[in-house]
Amino acid sequence: MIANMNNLTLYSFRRCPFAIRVRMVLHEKKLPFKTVDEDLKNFSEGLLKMHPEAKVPVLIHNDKVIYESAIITEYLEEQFPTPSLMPKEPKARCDVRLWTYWSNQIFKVAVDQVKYGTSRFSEKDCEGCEERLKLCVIKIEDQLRDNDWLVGDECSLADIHVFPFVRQLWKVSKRPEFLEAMTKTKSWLDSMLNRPSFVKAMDVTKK
Ligand SMILES: N[C@@H](CCC(=O)N[C@@H](CS)C(=O)NCC(=O)O)C(=O)O
Repeated sequence: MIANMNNLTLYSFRRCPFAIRVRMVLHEKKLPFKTVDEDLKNFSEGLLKMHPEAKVPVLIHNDKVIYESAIITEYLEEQFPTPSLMPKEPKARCDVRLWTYWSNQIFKVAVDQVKYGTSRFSEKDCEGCEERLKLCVIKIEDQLRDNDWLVGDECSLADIHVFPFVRQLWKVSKRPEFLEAMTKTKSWLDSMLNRPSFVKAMDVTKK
């Protein structure tokens, strides 16, 4: 019997936007993997040993431990380049990384401030957060005005990295009214929600 050279195990949490990124990439690349579902309030000993900040996702590929969702997804892209989720051209690759950086540092924070308000953030941090969030969605809307995807002609890591936060935003209980006008973003969101990789990524026991 030929040994399985690609033993992949993902420490995950179903609703975690960062873990969703990684599960989508694994499914886009049709890579079989084992999932360890973590309890965010009571991480397993295994996870605590592997992640210095105790967070999901963590991926183990054979004997390599990798954490930080965007590092995991780029690792998967390099190890398993087909189908490709990164453009070839350096400027476009740079754009993918800039969307990733922006979604981690700016967009996610704006979504969380509107979603959780003063239950998680100070009054000062929350001041003007809806306006900041609106500017973020306008950035996405502008990009999608003449393009189907955030970078290039195909779905890339940029879309997969940004999408889980857009999904969260559309699920916010008091959804900001300005979203009604963001029709391009909504169509893109719908196409991401219908992507087989996302459907499969969520097709695990609901928690
Ligand atoms: N920057 C990390 C963020 C991961 C993250 O914040 N995961 C959350 C769940 S969505 C977590 O594990 N939180 C546990 C904690 O902070 O105690 C990544 O991209 O992987």
